[in-house]
Amino acid sequence: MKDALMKIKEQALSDIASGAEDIEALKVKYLGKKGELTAILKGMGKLTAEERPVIGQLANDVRNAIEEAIAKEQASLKEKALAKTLLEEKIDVSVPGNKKEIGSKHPLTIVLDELKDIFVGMGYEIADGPEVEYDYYNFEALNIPQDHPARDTQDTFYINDNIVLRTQTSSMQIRVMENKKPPIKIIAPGRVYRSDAVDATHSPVFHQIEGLVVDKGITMSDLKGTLETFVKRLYGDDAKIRFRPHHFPFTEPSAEVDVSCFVCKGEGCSVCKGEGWIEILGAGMVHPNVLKVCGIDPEVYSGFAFGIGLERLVMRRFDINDLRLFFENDIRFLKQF
Ligand code: 2NL
Repeated sequence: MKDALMKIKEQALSDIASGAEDIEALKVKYLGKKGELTAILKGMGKLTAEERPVIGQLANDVRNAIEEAIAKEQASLKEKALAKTLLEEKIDVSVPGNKKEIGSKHPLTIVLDELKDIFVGMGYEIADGPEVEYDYYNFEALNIPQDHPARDTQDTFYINDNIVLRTQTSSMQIRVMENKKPPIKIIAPGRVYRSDAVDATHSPVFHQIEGLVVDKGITMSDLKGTLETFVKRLYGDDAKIRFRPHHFPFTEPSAEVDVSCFVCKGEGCSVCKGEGWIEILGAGMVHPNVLKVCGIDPEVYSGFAFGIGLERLVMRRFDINDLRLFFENDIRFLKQF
């Protein structure tokens, strides 16, 4: 029995040291319930009273030796695995990084954000709505009669007889007036569409920011004060505005509004084509018919509205000479902003 124990010990230690077999498997093989050592201990009953403590002691020593060898081997395996991982996952902090390019805002977005900030600062809310719009909201409700040239298929994209791609964001303002009682103070920025051939100054898609204020006692002087504040915030405190009479079907009276040239301050230069003034928007007092169709009593309420073309504003700001650059997504152009 003593020989058998010594043999197990020898075999176990050499197996463990060789590393050929899985350490967990060896643990089961030698120390497990069905292991070789246990099998020998089961035969202890046959020993004499003198032999039993001697063999018992020896069996314990053998078990301890095997356990110790296994623990040592496990620790060493763990250490080796860690060393391997550390080696494999080594990071060379001196290698140049992978630079992720951060994009920049589109020039139209830069200026639109500025305009939104200015109007939000004056207490306006921003209204957003469909670009595919009913004829009713785009024309009818805006006092644009059936035979008006703006409705011509030459100028407007028709989806069918009563659905169009909106030609102005006024459609959004009609929707707001239908759903909300005054006071109303909103801007409606967004994409609009006209059936134009593409060239340096025309595009079938462009952007508008329209403003609308409706309340009791709103007058033309509120419109003037608002637009004056707006251009001063946009172009600086020395900017001036001037109104020229105009016609829009949805406002009465209507005006085109110029700002004093921000380059020559009114002297006349190439930017304002010698005029000293630059047209920046159209505006007027909301036509009573428009208020009426929205369920707002024109005897009680009045309002003003204005429409700004975004592209022209941005072209002058950044000295961009071709409208197509905004929509071609040439990275060399976009990177400059
Ligand atoms: C322009 C002119 C304008 C409006 C838009 C408007 C909207 C409603 C009622 C009355 Cl709901 N008017 N919008 C008024 C005057 C001018 O735009 O030249 N835009 C680029």
